[in-house]
Amino acid sequence: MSSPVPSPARYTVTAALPYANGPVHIGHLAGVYIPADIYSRYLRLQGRDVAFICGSDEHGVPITIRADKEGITPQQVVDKYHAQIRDTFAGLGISFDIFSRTSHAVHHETSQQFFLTLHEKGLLEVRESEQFYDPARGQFLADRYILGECPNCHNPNAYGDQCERCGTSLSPEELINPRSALSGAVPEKRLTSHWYLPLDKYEPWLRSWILEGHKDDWRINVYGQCKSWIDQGLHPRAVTRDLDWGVPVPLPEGAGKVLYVWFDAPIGYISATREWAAHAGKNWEDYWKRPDTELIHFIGKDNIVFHCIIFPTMLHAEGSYILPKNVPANEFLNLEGEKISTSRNWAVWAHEYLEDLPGKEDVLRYVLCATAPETKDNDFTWKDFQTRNNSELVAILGNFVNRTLVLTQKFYDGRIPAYSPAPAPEADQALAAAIAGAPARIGQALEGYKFRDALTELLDLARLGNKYLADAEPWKTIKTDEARTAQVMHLAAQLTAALAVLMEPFLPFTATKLRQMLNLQGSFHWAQGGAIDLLRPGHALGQVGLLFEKIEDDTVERQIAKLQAMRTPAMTTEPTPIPAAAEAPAEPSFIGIEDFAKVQLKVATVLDAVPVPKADKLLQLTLDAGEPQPRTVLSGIAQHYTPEEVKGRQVVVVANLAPRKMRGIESQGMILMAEDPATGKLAFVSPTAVVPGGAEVR
Ligand code: B3M
Ligand code: ZN
Repeated sequence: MSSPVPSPARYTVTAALPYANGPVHIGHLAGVYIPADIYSRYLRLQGRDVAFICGSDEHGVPITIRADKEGITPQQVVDKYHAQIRDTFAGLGISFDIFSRTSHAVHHETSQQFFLTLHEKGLLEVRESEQFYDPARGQFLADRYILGECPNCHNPNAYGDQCERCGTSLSPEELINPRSALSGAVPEKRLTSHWYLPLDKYEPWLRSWILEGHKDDWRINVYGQCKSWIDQGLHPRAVTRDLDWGVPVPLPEGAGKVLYVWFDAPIGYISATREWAAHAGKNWEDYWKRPDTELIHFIGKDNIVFHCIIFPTMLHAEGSYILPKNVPANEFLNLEGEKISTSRNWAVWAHEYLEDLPGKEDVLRYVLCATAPETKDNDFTWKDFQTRNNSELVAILGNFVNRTLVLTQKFYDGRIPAYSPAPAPEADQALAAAIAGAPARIGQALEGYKFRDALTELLDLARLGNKYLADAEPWKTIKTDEARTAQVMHLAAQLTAALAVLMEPFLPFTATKLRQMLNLQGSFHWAQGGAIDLLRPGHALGQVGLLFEKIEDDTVERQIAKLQAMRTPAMTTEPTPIPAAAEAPAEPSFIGIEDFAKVQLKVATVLDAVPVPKADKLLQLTLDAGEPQPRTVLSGIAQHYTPEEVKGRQVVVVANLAPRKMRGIESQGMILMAEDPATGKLAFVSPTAVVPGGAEVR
């Protein structure tokens, strides 16, 4: 006997807390905030009980670094960016129930209580370790606060976590002649103790909860990252830091220490829910502790481990919380073929968009949803932005609505004609059926977190409307067949009303505008988007205008020019000369240029990637290397990347390596990978701009 699956009584939808250390850009919007908003709006339209939670992440080293850069205090940094980010989200119609801050007292209290509960249950381990300490300042130094010479490219100003010149990730121990960024003093190692969450002890539980329990419902990219983390072995993670900016450790022996930002930030979702509930007259615990609540985290792919492994382990260990039902993480959005980069100012900043293109909030929402990097990294270009506006929003959606409403004004003085007499012709039945089924079709895509598909369904409905009008030609039949014309115009008008309901999650500003044009009062349930009777015969339209405007070339050209003008040049890549005598390796280990010239390196685009049966390390890649036939290459990266993560990437292939057969498959070349010596993780070596497959690497 099967019992019906009860639908959840309520939803807690969270969107990653942006660091209050800078503005948000289109990558953040496409990856997190727009899908989360569409989802929450959709649930609300269905009459579901939703808490849509966000706030700014105001702790951690990113904040203090920004403060140093701008010459202001951390508090000034978070005040400034919290307000800016909050206003930007509001300007884009992101409908959080609360946008809180992790500096609020309720958050300090909530995260300290959480820590204490784990501590009192004996679930945290205390460990001693050596850490760099600035004797002049009398404080421990975060990795970012240690400077020194890069062991790789000899940049004299590499950071303790990364060299920004050659991109190598480093640990402070690797720096040559390390010094404190705060005082310039030579840092010394001192013993310090911290509290650790023993993730290793939760490995069996994580395996069964994620690897068995969410194999089918989590996205493959999310599942794959979790699997590779777990398979590589989990280790205890420090949940405290020697810093003075953050939530103080609530124990006497923790004086001078704070909670690690990735410990307190996700608890920020809980704190923000408490804050919201207190104002909204709700019980916050319903949203976090009742099993009939569905918890969904919207994040970018760089946050997967924190939301899928660490935070759930914290919640599970604490014992009284529910776990996320799903974590629909997106991949990254690129911009004009290059990675978005804050430090190089290669980004479209959301607050600038709102200033530069006022009234076009929904255009950005539309384009970012239509190109959302749901399964692989994707590219935003201003040209595509223009095309999608002009040939989709204007030419399909706007055009259908406009034609219908203008004709209704012209023929019927702006009143909806009655549909008579029945029976309906076949075209009408087909259109009515498409409308009636739309809420379920779009809803199903949304509930599977397939936002692009959902948007396509919405637009297809307008396409159908255009086709219906084009076939029926009411502008002709008005002279010959009044009854048929009235039917057509009645049904077309019902479709505009359905669109007004169904577009709301995606295009909330336009939905409001359209409802005003249609003179539709009150609020609607999602299902009414398929009702076909929202407009009664005789109903008078409001004032009719255009839903969308064409975007001209000069508008996008200005944006492209602005991008180029504002970009900060990448750091110089000239290597520092290596002092001849002391460090140059002995002569025989050099190769001549003619040796290097024997190696043929080419850029290739991964067309397809599939696992190799019975070889758990290998992926079989199909590459476009600019040759008449695609190349097949076997690569030992299966434990680092899922096929989805590899597809569409550009890689560098050794093209003239002798072919070799493995597992019965001939591998025609080798992919270059960089290995992180600390973690053993492999990273692709790729061009920083898209180049045609087959481009030579020299
Ligand atoms: N602030 C990192 C980020 O913006 C971090 C997210 C916190 S979510 C709890 O990528
Ligand atoms: Zn370097």
